[in-house]
Amino acid sequence: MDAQNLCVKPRTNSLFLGLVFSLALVASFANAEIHYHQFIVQETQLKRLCQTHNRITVNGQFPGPTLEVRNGDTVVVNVLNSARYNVTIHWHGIRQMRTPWADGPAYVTQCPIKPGGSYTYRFIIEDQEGTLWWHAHSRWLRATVYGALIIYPKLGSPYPFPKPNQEIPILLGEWWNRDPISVLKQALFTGAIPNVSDAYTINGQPGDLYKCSAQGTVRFHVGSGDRILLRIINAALNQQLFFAVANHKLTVVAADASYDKPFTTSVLMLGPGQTTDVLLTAEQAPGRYYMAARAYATGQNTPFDNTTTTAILEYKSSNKGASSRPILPPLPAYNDTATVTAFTTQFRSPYRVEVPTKIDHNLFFTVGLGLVNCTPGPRCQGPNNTRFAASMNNVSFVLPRRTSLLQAYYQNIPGVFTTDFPPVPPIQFDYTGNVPRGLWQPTFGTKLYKMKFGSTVQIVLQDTAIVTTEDHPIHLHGYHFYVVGQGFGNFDPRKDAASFNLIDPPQRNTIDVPVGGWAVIRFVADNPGVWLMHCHIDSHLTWGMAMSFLVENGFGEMESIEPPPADLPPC
Ligand SMILES: *[C@@H]1O[C@H](CO)[C@@H](O)[C@H](O)[C@H]1NC(C)=O
Ligand SMILES: *[C@@H]1O[C@H](CO)[C@@H](O)[C@H](O)[C@H]1NC(C)=O
Ligand SMILES: *[C@@H]1O[C@H](CO)[C@@H](O)[C@H](O)[C@H]1NC(C)=O
Ligand SMILES: *[C@@H]1O[C@H](CO)[C@@H](O)[C@H](O)[C@H]1NC(C)=O
Ligand SMILES: *[C@@H]1O[C@H](CO)[C@@H](O)[C@H](O)[C@H]1NC(C)=O
Ligand SMILES: *[C@@H]1O[C@H](CO)[C@@H](O)[C@H](O)[C@H]1NC(C)=O
Ligand SMILES: [Cu+2]
Repeated sequence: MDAQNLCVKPRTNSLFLGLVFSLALVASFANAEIHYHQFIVQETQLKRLCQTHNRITVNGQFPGPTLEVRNGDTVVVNVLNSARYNVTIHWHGIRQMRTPWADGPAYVTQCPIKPGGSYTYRFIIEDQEGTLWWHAHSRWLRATVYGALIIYPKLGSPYPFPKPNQEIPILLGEWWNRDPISVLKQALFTGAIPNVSDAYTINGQPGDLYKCSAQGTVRFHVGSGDRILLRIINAALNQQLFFAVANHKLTVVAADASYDKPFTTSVLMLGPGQTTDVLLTAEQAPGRYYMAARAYATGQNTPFDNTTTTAILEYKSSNKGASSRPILPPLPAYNDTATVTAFTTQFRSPYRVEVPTKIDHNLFFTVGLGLVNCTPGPRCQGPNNTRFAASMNNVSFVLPRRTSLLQAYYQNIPGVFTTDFPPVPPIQFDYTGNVPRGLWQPTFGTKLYKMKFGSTVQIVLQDTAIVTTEDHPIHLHGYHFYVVGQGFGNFDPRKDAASFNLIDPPQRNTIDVPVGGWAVIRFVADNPGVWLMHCHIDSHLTWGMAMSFLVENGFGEMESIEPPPADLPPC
């Protein structure tokens, strides 16, 4: 898949002409184009790990269709729900300037598309290039409803690195032999930790280290000497993953659709939601090399899927044939936080960037788990008769059901949310120390944090040791942000602020808050709307590790939310 395969068709202004699966039409306006797609959400039979399963997919494909667009293009995707679950689609990392209606999280920016219903997402790619992805944003449907969203530079603009001979999207996923919705339902019923997955996948296939997977193992054929751009996406539901390619160094050139100063590494770590673009030169002896991914797991006494997924990088000139066993790359131990830190702290923006320095909203959010005491019984199977919960600043986020937050705000519907999300923890404590049991139970609420258009924002994201410290990939909708610092233990404003990188910090949309540590992000609230911020580990999101920002309109049309589309689904 490369730039030549862009879904470009002859100039046309027609709407959905006799829709067929995965139809893509493109209309040209000056240089920018409009890409029309149809996504049919449907039940599909997938053969994996010795069994045939019914799973929800888009257009019968798993992973779903790759969208290939250019910076400045318009994307129009009509989603038709032919499945038996409510569904929404989120365009992960797309800023959605003034189009929050197209963002997708269920009950935040829209009510879900009901079975038989449809909704058309329309948005413009504004000043973004690189690798993003799309996924379902309702319950756990994203386990099988996801795909790559690749944004090429504008026509005639080069990459800021030598042009690759080949580009390969690599989607890391997580597979359950049981229907993921029933895994979720069981966990919601019992209050315990959801069952871990049975396999990880690369482009939908577990690879030949699992039973019955040899046939499906993904093979990438490369030419000797070729420079390959790997666009790696962690689409796993609940797990951070290490990734490596045997005998090949990887040069990191971008993450979350923001370029960085290139650096070389032998292993990557991606939290769910994150993307990393790397250049690989096929300069090894012609042969077969595994690329492999497995867990980076940080929760203490927390079960995780300890399996390894593989695909094969196969040199075209290889004469060893398909019989030779590929070489497996070494991957760090599941708890190798030192390697993760060495990797993540190398990211820098390519140039000096404009980081906000005068901060209007100086926020401090704890992120962590919790336990709710309950009456012993089948619905109380968390540790010591509890149910698991999670929170930010001790508020476990509750989604509304009557309408979406955005509609409630836009149409002034009272009683759906409040705007009293705490800017700092309601109680200060030794966040990463031995937290007294009395602090473990959060409150529940639909609390938003309100900001004026154009405000400058700093957020300290602080992990807690409640139940366990753990690395949390925190994703902000509608924005990307600069990561100005990170560290371990409790954030200390006097000491830690002095070491912030305000020169060339990396820009991201998902920040992995270090286990038992903190990360500090900054951004300008220049996109009006209601924007979810949440842990991208879906089990934590399900437990309430989320909050939402309400960014008010500024002056005039260019600083205001567009009106809602006529086909916005009702609740
Ligand atoms: C979860 O795992 C337990 C123990 O292995 C098993 O009994 C149960 O059926 C599983 N539930 C689902 C929904 O996979
Ligand atoms: C994970 O699996 C490997 C073998 O593949 C084993 O050596 C290791 O002990 C396992 N680790 C855990 C924490 O289960
Ligand atoms: C990782 O886990 C192993 C046991 O599974 C333990 O021996 C080792 O000390 C741990 N390393 C770190 C850095 O926690
Ligand atoms: C459960 O209770 C036991 C006994 O009081 C205690 O040792 C353990 O730490 C508790 N576990 C949790 C997760 O609260
Ligand atoms: C969270 O709020 C609950 C209810 O007010 C309280 O019992 C608990 O101690 C609070 N915990 C923290 C960490 O603020
Ligand atoms: C699907 O969405 C509708 C509208 O919000 C809601 O009434 C219904 O309960 C949802 N169904 C499920 C199974 O969540
Ligand atoms: Cu989390």
